[in-house]
Amino acid sequence: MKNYKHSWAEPYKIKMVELLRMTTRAQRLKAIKEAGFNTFLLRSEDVYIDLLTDSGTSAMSDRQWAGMMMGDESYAGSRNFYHLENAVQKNYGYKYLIPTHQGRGAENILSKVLIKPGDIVPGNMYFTTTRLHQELAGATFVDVIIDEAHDPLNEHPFKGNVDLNKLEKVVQEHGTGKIPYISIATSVNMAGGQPISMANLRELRAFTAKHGIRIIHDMTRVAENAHFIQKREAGYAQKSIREIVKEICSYTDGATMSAKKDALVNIGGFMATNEWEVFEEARNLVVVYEGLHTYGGLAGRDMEAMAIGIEESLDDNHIHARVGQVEYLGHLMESYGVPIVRPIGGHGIFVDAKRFLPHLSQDEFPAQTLAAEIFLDSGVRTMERGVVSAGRKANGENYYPKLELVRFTIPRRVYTQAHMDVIAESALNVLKRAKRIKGLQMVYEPKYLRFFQARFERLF
Ligand code: P71
Repeated sequence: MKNYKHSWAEPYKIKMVELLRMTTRAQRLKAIKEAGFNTFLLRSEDVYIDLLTDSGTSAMSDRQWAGMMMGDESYAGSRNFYHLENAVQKNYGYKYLIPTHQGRGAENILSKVLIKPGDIVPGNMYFTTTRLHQELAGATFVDVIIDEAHDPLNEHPFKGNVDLNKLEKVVQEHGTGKIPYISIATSVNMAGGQPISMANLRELRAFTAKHGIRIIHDMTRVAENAHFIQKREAGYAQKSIREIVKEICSYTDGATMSAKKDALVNIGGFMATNEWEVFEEARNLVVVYEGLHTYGGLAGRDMEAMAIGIEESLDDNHIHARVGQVEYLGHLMESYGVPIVRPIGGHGIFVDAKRFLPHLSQDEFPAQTLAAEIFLDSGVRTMERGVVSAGRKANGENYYPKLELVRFTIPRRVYTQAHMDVIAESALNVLKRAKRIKGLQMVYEPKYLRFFQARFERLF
């Protein structure tokens, strides 16, 4: 028997609790049918443990709540904006800040500022909203992540790395004039929360500097990425998460951020840049889509909570407990024989639906099916990250991603270790009757980001 006890513990104690509703299987069956077998369409009151996402679902600290009471709700020049600006400049090193209502607000503005129709944007695997905003601005996304990232069993410690040969080919084929920037995510979400290494970032910086191409950093989960650099990369064991994060940012020219993840807030995001001209243009656009440039769609109190959340997110003890909890769940699932993406990532456990339900073809939506079955079994809500999420190409064909995954995403500072035990046991329960599980067919498909609202029926 392996020893699954880990030497981490939460660096906080619980001051307030939110009661959960437990349901029967009959209630859950009714709920998932009404939701068209799509976990996005469930009512949260029907959910016991909610692992849909780690986005906007974190528990704020007493300090953040106290900060909310200090909201300066002036239309222009709110004190809280300057606190946030200071937190971003000090911790991430970017010069100019544009707050936005959340990550995709920043992606919209950044894409509109930097992309011209016909451009190419290489990146280390797509993210749904990021790629869509690039495409809506007229660009084509090209995946330049290393091949290992598409293999759920490969143990590469930095599956978020860019393959510089692939990037070189894209540059040779299209020329630097067509490539406004390369889009680099830390903790690559769709690959399973996999990190990029500092060495790879440094090489990428040297390459892009030679060609005059920007690096735009999707820094949504940068602190979790820093944890893996500290644990796995030579020379970083003695550096703090704060130092590592600042170094990561220093190799990039600008960023988009969904502060709903790392930065421990329920709403908020920003765009940051080191270039004055880009900032000026973005500051012009933010007033069209989000709000004045000193609030960007947020209340003063939201910006204050974010400024404090950024500080808390960079604490070593916080991040070790956060990733430690994810690893605890992952090791438990592995001990039960549940097929998961290796190595275990930073924000959740990604169950491999192709191996879990090998009798289903990708057209029968194995990950969508598995997410519905897990909910039916225990009221645990997870998210499909496979063929439904990947959507269709501009020409209407489906993307068929290699990874067909169900994400068990862990909100920060919310659930206990006993919750993790219940979750793993539910995955085991479903695994025991996997052979008898039938797939789904899609009966309603929205045009954009179809996974949010698509509806399904069971195949018989
Ligand atoms: C997540 C989310 C939220 C989400 C978004 C789309 C579909 C399902 C769930 C959001 C991210 C993200 C990265 C790396 C940008 C955004 C957009 N993730 N980059 O994982 O993970 O940020 O949601 O604040 O607009 O559940 P936004």
